[in-house]
Amino acid sequence: MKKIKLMLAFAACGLISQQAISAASWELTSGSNTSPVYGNGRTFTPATGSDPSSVNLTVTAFSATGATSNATSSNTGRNANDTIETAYLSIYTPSAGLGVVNRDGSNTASVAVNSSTGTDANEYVNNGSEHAMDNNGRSDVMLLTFTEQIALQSLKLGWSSGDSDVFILAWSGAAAPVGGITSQLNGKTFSQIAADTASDPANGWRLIDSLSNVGVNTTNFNTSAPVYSSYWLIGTGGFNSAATGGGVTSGDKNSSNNWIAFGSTGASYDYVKLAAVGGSKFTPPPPPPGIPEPGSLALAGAAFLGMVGLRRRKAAA
Ligand SMILES: [Ca+2]
Ligand SMILES: [Ca+2]
Ligand SMILES: [Ca+2]
Ligand SMILES: [Ca+2]
Repeated sequence: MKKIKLMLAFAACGLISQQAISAASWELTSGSNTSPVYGNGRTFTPATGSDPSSVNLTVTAFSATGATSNATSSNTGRNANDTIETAYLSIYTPSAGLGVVNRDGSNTASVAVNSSTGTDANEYVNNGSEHAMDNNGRSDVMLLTFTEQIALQSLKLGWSSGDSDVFILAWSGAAAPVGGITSQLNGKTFSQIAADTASDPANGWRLIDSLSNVGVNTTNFNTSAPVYSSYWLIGTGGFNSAATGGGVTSGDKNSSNNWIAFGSTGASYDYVKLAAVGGSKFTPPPPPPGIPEPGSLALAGAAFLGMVGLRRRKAAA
């Protein structure tokens, strides 16, 4: 009887679903700004010691520069009117990391490099004060595309100036979005991409977190009940889901814990460069050796019941 109890206890352990969590990080501090073009991508391999060591990350940049007006700090309609376009993903070595130079810096199809000719005098690659990912004027974002589904769980800013609020969204729609993932950004507004909610997870981008005053530290998020996705969006400021208005905010809150609108007292623009991200991949563990297969489990159960029956009959006799 003792032996059978032990077997059943082992079997129960084998039936409990377990998850094996691994950890990987990607350093985003190598590259150059030669020949900049809008819509460029930069691919990074996992840092030494990462597990898994084979998941690559490609980062691209976007900004809501699609409207012809509203390029400055006037924020009426900022989320509903400004449509998202590709931008230039800039890089600042050796330690600051990735920035975003958006299309407001140039009147032509060329990326503004040494000075701006466009509607925003500070969006240019070399020394422009908005060559970071920022939300002064427009809302810049970075799209992170991993070759496998990852729970993005940390980020490190290599540089920030002024304020450093950051939001994180994960794509929770189809694994292979129709038209590719960029079709879920290009031509849409931030209000439109905020349509997803926890109760409607198939709809698209879901807010994972809005982090306040990150600074040049490694900051963790998405740790309890982690969300896994191949596609992640990181932007500056805070983010409202559709349920709370939809779109990018200053990331700053008033004493009533409500977002302060851009341009209002207490709202600060955020300027950051992204130096590293970290995450984990869900890997189901192999079954431990020596645990009976479900088939033999059923046999053990039948044997146990048979023995109980035998004992009962003996007791009754
Ligand atoms: Ca910028
Ligand atoms: Ca800007
Ligand atoms: Ca802040
Ligand atoms: Ca802010």
